Amino acid sequence: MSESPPPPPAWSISSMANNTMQFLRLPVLASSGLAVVASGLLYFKQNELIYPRNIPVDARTNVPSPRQFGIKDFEDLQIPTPDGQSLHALFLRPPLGRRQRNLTVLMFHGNAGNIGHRVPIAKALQDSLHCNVFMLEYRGYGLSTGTPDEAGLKIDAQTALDYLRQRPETRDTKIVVYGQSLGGAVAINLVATNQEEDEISGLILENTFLSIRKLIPSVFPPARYLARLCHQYWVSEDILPRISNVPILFLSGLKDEIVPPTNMTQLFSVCQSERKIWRTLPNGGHNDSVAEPGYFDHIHSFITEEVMNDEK
Ligand SMILES: *[C@@H]1O[C@H](CO)[C@@H](O)[C@H](O)[C@H]1NC(C)=O
Ligand SMILES: *[C@@H]1O[C@H](CO)[C@@H](O)[C@H](O)[C@H]1NC(C)=O
Ligand SMILES: CC(=O)N[C@H]1CO[C@H](CO)[C@@H](O)[C@@H]1O
Repeated sequence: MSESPPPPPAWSISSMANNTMQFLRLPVLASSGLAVVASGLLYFKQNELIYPRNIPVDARTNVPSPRQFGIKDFEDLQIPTPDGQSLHALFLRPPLGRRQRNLTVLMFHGNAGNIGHRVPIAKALQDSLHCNVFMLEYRGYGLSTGTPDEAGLKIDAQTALDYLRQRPETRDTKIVVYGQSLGGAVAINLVATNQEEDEISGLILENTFLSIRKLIPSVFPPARYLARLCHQYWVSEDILPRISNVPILFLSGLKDEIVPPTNMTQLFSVCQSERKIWRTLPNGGHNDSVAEPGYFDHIHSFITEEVMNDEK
């Protein structure tokens, strides 16, 4: 019953984690001579800081294929949004020969890299849960068109959910939304706006923040006084409490050096869901919690006990 999932291959996790170094680049920039210029330009340039989609440098052209990770049954998709963008996405089916769960996990990635860098995570989810995984690449990332911003990413998330709701293979499955870091903010917003009629059966949040505005002063010190100019809000602390009837798993890396784990505890405490589960990764940093022992066990237990609990 409670088989423990095999950990994803270490090499792929570490290359993934390296590519997910996102916010870590900011203090480096801040301590260089560029800091003053950069903070002056913050208002205009904040999208480059908040959505570093060119890290690593080839992230807009080189999206690793699931095939490189031994996944054979998948579709590489381009999905149109109502406002004219085309989003790259991957739909992964669970390996044949295993009992397929009535479950699709919708993955929202962190703010650097692209979905290809997260395929090892999707694979670990499939190995553990025998589910479909749908990986969305936000506008402006990887092979998606457009430029990222808050309004756009919200449209992208809704587009992905609507797609899963009309695709014959997934429309009758349970959908669990899973977001890491920035993806957590995207996930919270999507679930809060789609919680009627049992649209969504679960939400998994990893190392996400209270709001972008609260993040800026510590992650980008010279911009401390400019946080008010921040036009990307992602106010998860205000939106999360609107979710009442969806079970939520909080995965908090206690060694997170980018988003202090107290952001996660605070989110947990404002959360109004009747079913909220708190799990920590004692040695998990911002970029590597996913590789910590227990990570996929926590997800497996959550799915079994809170999401699939009506299944015989
Ligand atoms: C799968 O889950 C959905 C949503 O909860 C439910 O409506 C459907 O009946 C389930 N299907 C099976 C085969 O259990
Ligand atoms: C949340 O994280 C931000 C940015 O890292 C930090 O400045 C703030 O103090 C944190 N808030 C809490 C309640 O942990
Ligand atoms: C694998 C990897 O890139 N890990 C990095 C995560 O972030 C810390 C900094 O807090 C680095 O020391 C690790 O190398």
